[in-house]
Order: sequence, then structure tokens, then C-alpha cells
Amino acid sequence: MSATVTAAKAPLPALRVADFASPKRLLLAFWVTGFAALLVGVTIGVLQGANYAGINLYGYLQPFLKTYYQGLTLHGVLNAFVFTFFTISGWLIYLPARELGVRPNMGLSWATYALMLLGTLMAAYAMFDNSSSILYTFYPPLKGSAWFYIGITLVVVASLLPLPVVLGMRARWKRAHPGEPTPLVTFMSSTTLLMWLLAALGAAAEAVFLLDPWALGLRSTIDPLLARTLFWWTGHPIVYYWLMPGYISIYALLPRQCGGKLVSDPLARLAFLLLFVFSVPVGTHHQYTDPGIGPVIKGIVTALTLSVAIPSLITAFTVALSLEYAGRRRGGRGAMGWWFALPWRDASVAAQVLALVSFIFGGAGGIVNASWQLDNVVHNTLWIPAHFHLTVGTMTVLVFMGVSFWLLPHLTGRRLFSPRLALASVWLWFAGLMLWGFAGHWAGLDGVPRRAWISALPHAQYMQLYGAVHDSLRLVAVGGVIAGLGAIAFFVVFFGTLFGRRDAQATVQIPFAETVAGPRGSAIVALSEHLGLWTAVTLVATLAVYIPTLWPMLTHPIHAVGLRLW
Ligand code: HAS
Ligand code: CU
Repeated sequence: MSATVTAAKAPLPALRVADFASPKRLLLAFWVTGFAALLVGVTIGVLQGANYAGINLYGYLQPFLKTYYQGLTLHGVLNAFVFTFFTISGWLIYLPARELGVRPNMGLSWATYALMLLGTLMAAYAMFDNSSSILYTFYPPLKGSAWFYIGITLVVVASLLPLPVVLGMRARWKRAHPGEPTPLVTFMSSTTLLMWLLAALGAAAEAVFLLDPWALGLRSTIDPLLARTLFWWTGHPIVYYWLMPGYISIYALLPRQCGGKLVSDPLARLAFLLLFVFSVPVGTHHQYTDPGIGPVIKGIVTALTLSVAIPSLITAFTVALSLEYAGRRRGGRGAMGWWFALPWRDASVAAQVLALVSFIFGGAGGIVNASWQLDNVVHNTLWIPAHFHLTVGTMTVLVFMGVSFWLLPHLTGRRLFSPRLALASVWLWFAGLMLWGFAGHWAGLDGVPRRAWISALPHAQYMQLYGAVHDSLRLVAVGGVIAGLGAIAFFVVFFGTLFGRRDAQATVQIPFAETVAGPRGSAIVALSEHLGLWTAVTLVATLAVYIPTLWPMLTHPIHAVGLRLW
């Protein structure tokens, strides 16, 4: 990464108006804001782990945190929405701009940032004042304040603005390069954002027609089932909105960082197309245990959900082969020699490869959840948080931690602060999450519920409700502490780099990988260029599932009054 050069300590220069014209400044603003949210979010996460080991720290944290549920709401919203939305929006604008050599619409890009920040501040206010401790799924009839719902609405609206920015850059590039296929990263960014457009319709409808008017007092009751169903319309595909930007790095950059090439450009595009089409129609797999959704729909959704694993299986194949190609080029011999020949000392590479390893387990758990029957065993248990810490905690958080190690030097011209500490941080994060993940799956299989403030219960009441205190819960807490240490190490590197030494000679370039096969001459690539067609196919598939799902709810509405239970 950065070379040893004459390095002078320099404070961050004051921001000038001209800086707003710089795409690098833009991405830096998104990236730093996102990671600042993650810093608060993961700090609270350690408390969540302690709760499961029976250690109740919330009483010590007055007036910042009053209850476990307030902490859990902040943890979920800051990590899963604020961190992801900021980093992903900046990432999906910046990378295509550099790949195409085209300038993004800076006005619209900064408007995205400003609107997202405004929404975040509104929601944060409502969470910190404990008026909206309704968890990141904000299921009615639990009722938070209007600041929360309107804040979240603004964040979602803002997250859609990068779509016209990216499609605009793609269109300009296409005019200058008639007949040529869209470059890979731009194709991936476009499909991610188009998928997200269709995905966001559910939450947008829930917010605008149900939650916002209810919170503002314009309607007195709410339909919890309809609200949940619209929530999961978005709440499932949002996980691919988190995953696909990580995949962009894994497919399009990581092979180069490892000293190799991406083995197949068409297979990468096929994976993204399948993720696009299959992600949106399957949200009701989060509602297998809900009444009011018929068995035929649940059966169809099971089949479709299993299909959405296929693009990740394709990814496992293509990426493993690309890593093997790189390892063999680096001199790795024998069945597994290539694996050890990968540049493990490069913290950015280690983070991403370790993320892939943990995602094998996160993905396997997802396939269990996908089955209507098996999900009944694990639903609402600690298995589910274990599943998502091994997916979003790795393929988004760990991959973006790894990306930061080259991206921050690239954006700021500063040297990476302590590559060794960076490497330690990714191993600690990986080890902590793996322990957390395994222990959480285990506890879940034994029926330990998720989202339970168990550390606040008297021992006798705990035993009555949940039985013996499970050994695995102590491991959950230990995993949380190890991951917390990883986070501390990471943020020392992160801020150490931001405020660290300027490195005038070492310019870190974006590691765009070459490909072995494609894109030219491939039928898949030619077919994938028709983004309008794929958007239409996804919309039809989504409506085909959701019209029969929503129809009975719309014709037999439920009227519930809001509850505040905390
Ligand atoms: Fe999930 C619940 C099904 C993937 C996130 N999921 C959640 C929740 C979250 C989440 C946040 O069907 C909880 C929401 C809540 O709070 O209630 N999930 C799936 C399925 C997949 C899946 C089928 N989930 C994800 C990803 C997430 C995520 C990705 C975040 C980024 N999930 C469910 C279901 C539920 C659910 C149900 C509801 C459960 C309930 O009861 O509430 C699939 O997409 C997974 C496919 C992935 C694979 C793994 C491929 C492996 C790869 C790595 C290869 C390694 C290499 C390294 C190359 C099949 C790509 C080389 C290594 C060598 C050894 C050579
Ligand atoms: Cu899902």
C-alpha cells in the first residue's frame, strides 16, 4: 500500500468552497459520517452482548441509555441503516465516476448527503430522548415519535438519489462509447440502485400512508399486519442493498489486491442480475409465523428465497477461483498452497477474505431460515441475530473496514496509520463475530429468545421464563468483547489515518481488477445491458407475489391503537 516517503505531520486543511466540487471530498464525507455512526453503534453492541451473559449495564449509563430497548434501537438503526446508507451511497457514486472517468452530478450527490444527515439527526434525537425505543424494525402498534418516522423517511428518500446520479453518468459514457458494454463496477452499482428503488417502495408506502400520518396524529389507529408486510417488502431486499456493494469490492477490486484477476466478468454480472430479480419478491419469509398470509404464498416465497441463494453460490465459485488464480500466480502450489500464498499481511485483503469465510456460515444459516418449516424452530430466537452478524457484520462491515485501509489513503493522501494494528483489528473483529455467531446459533437452537432484556430479570423469573442460563450466552458476551476490541483497534487506525501523516509521493490508486474472461463477446453481458427490461421483470415478479399477499389485508383492515411499553 503506502510506501515509505517523506512524511510531514499536517492537520486536516480547512474546508473551502472548492472542496465541494471534489468527488473525493464527497466520498470522504459519506464514509466518515457512516463510520462515526458505526462507532456509536458497535459501542452499544458490547452492552447487548453483556446483557445475554446476565450483566445489566444500562443502569450505569443514565441519562444516555435508560433501557436495553433504547440501546438496541440505537444499535440497530445506527449500524444497519445509518452506517450502511452513508457508506453505500458514497461508494456507489464514487467508484463508477472513477471507472468511467465521468463527473457525477455534485449538486444531487451533496443533496443526498444533506438530506440523509437531516433524517439521521431527526431519528437520532428521537432515539436518544427515549421517545422511540421501538427497535430497528419499528413494528406498530409500538409507537415512537414523529421525529423518528419522518427522519427515517428522509433517510430512505435520500438513499434513492444516487440512482439518477449513476444512471446519468452511465448514459453519458454510453453516448461516447456506442456499442460497448457498461464497465463492470458501473453495471453493478446501477443494478444495486435499481433493485433498491423497487425495494424501497414498501417502506416508503408504509411511512407515507401509515406511520407518518399516525405519528402526526392525522389518523388514530394503524394496521400492524399491513405495516409489517410493507416493512418486509423493503426489509428483506435491504440485506442485498448491504451485500451487493460489498460484492463490488470482492469481484471487481479484491482479485487485483491479491495479485490476480477476476476469472469471469459475465458470471459476476449474472450474479448481480439474479440478485436484482430474486431479492424483492421474497420479503414475507420474515413473516412465516405471522397469521394473515396464506400457506400457498408462504410456499412460493420459500422456493423463491432458496433461489436468491443461487447468485451467492455463483459468487462463492467465481471468487474462490479468482483467489486461487491469484494464489497460484504468487507461487502457491498443491491443493491449498494458493490459499496460504494470498497476501495475508495486507489488512485490506485479510479483511475481505475473512469476511468471505464467515459468510459461508452466515449464508448457510440463511438457507435454513429460508425454509418455512425450519424457520419455525429458529424464528425470534438468538439464531437470527447470529445469522445477521455473520452476514451484514462481515460482508458489509468487515469488507468496508478492509476497503477503508486503501480508500482513506486514496482519498486523503495520508499514510495508513499502523498497518499492523489494522491487521490485528480485522482478525479480532473476525474472531469476535465468529464466536458470537456460533454461540448465538447454538443458544437459538435451544430456544433463547432474541430481543430479551434478560439481564434485568430476577434470577427466579428468568428461570421460569427461559430455563437454565445457557453456557453459550457467556460465549456470546466474550465474542462481543473481542469484536469490541477489534472495533477499538480499527477506529484508532481509521482516525489515525484521517489525522495522520501526509504522504506526498505514495498515491494509492483504486485497484480495479482485470478479467480473464469477458466482457466482450458474452451473451450474458449483452442481455444484462437491458436494465429497463430487468427492472420490469423484477417489478412484475414483485407485484405477482405482493398483490395476492396484500389484497386480503387491504380488504380486511385491522385498527390498532399505539402502545408505549418502555
Ligand atoms: Fe438473511 C433474516 C434468509 C442472506 C441479513 N437476514 C435476516 C435478518 C437480517 C439478515 C438482518 O428466509 C434479520 C432481520 C430481523 O431483524 O428480523 N438471508 C437469508 C438467505 C440468504 C440471506 C436465504 N441475510 C443475508 C445477507 C444479509 C442478511 C447477505 C445481510 C447482508 N434471512 C433469511 C431469512 C430470514 C433472515 C428467511 C428471516 C428469519 C426469521 O425467522 O426472522 C442468502 O442470500 C444467503 C446466501 C449465501 C450463501 C453463502 C455463499 C458464500 C460465499 C463465500 C464464499 C467464500 C469464499 C472464500 C470464496 C449461500 C459467497 C474462499 C473459501 C474457501 C474455503 C475456499
Ligand atoms: Cu430476508
